[in-house]
Amino acid sequence: MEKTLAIIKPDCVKGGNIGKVISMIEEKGLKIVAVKMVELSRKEAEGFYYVHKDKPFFESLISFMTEGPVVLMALSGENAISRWREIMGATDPAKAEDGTIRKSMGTNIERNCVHGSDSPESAKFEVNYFFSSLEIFE
Ligand code: IDP
Ligand code: MG
Repeated sequence: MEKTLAIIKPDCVKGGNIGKVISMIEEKGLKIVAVKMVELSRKEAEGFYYVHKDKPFFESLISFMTEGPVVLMALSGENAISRWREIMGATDPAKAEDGTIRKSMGTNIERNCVHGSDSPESAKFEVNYFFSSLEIFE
């Protein structure tokens, strides 16, 4: 069993889409093994997205991710990392497949509703960044 980190981003929380996202996760057979709603500080968001610190969109991304509450989740399942990324769709909602979360609920390449880890290494870092072992129920 593999674990991955999912985030329902501030745009998606504001849009009233928490339930829709969670339904899609469960309908596709991924298990939510940890969940909490938090407002990220700038420091927390910067640390989480450190791999993007030199990108031109970094400052804007940090402002976006700290503009309101987010829902953090750890998902578990076989190939959970790639399966969750498939359910999310491409980074840019305009390029995402029909039926994906980003296609149906994302606004643009930045305000794209959800996050998912992209590799076993990042999944480990990201799940541990937000959850202690006592908060994960598998
Ligand atoms: P991912 O979320 O699909 O893995 P990444 O390339 O890791 O995409 O980028 C992290 C996040 O940064 C994206 O989900 C999106 O919110 C934002 N982002 C990525 N590329 C751009 C861009 O070109 N302009 C503005 N924001 C971007
Ligand atoms: Mg990424």
